[in-house]
Amino acid sequence: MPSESQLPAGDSPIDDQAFLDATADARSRYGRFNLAIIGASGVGKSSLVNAVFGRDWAEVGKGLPVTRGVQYYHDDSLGIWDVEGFEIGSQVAPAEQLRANLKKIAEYPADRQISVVWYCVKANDDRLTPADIAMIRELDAEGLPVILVLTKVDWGKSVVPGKRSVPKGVEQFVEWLENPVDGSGQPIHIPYQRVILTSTSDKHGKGSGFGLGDLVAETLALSPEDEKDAFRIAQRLNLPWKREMARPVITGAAGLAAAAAATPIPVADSVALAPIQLGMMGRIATIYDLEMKTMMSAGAIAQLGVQFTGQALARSFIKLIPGAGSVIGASVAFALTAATGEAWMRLCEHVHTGKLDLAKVSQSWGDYAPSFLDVMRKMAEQKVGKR
Ligand SMILES: Nc1nc2c(ncn2[C@@H]2O[C@H](COP(=O)(O)OP(=O)(O)O)[C@@H](O)[C@H]2O)c(=O)[nH]1
Ligand SMILES: [Mg+2]
Repeated sequence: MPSESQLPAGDSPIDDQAFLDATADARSRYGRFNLAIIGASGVGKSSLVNAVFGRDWAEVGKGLPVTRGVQYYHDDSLGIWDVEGFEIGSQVAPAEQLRANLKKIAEYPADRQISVVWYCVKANDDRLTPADIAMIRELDAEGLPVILVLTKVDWGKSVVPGKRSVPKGVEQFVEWLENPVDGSGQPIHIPYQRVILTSTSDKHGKGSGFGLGDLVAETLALSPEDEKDAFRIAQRLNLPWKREMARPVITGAAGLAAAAAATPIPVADSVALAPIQLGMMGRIATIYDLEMKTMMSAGAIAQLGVQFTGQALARSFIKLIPGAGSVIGASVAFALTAATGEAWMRLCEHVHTGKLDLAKVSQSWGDYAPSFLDVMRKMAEQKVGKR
């Protein structure tokens, strides 16, 4: 008999269709989040996309602009309208160029329509230009929520230990934004929703960036209700959001498994629970956006899921569970499914954060599969919960 970690996929009595169906269903239900990023070439738009979403569609340019005009990049959960400010030297005013571009974008299908705009300017510019203001007004007139993102903030060490400070000039820019006035000192209205100070690296191209957590929090707050989940999936900075989405999926599946085992299932027939567990795992994989990883096909991830459930069953040593005997009852089914879900969530999280390389996952997935103890713990939690 082959060892557990070498189970050939072909020997599995469980097929991966439940996993594939669940991912397809979850993907279409969660939909896509569309963001427009507007700003002059070189302000750091592509670097922001990279840092927040982990996509490097628009390669980070070194001095030369890599994007031109308007471009749309997308995958399942995310669409980016990359809008390169305006054409210098054009006869057409920037706000009018933008209006024309927004009109073009509006002709695309609903799953490409902009939800939130990041209007990017370099933090060391000392104020917004009249063209910037006109463009922000144009966006507002179209009903689009605008986050004004000040980029490439040169964060320095502060005299207060552990705190960071921004250069004086940036402070003055922010003060001006709080009460903006025109050249003659007259107050003006600039209809942006928030200002966020960001950087994706220090001036040596190192470090993990600043302000990005605020940026994702504000973006989520401004997103339409029915696109918040897509945004939570697309972004990769806030893991608690993903866990919050995955937990009810796990509890729901565990409840379904308990119901399926209301009449205890003989251990030999325990594959009956597999579709429920694979469905759960497919949805969790979607929440962690594992499909966007190109190193592993959807089918290969599904096979991994199949092996994972098989191992969970094998490892839980059902016969050792007090009172279980040779059948799986509701509470064992619940605990087994819940423990499998938690373990799978951990694996997905590690792949998502790069701690676990999907290309090498076939050597280490066994380390993640739930143990007998995990299942026992879930049974205990369930009893406590019922009291
Ligand atoms: N120091 C610093 N450099 C940055 C930052 N963000 C981007 N850059 C650099 O600025 C240049 C332009 O960035 P890019 O993201 O391509 O700008 P885009 O043209 O707006 O897409 C690249 O060389 C980046 O490495 C930042 O926060 N700090
Ligand atoms: Mg770019």
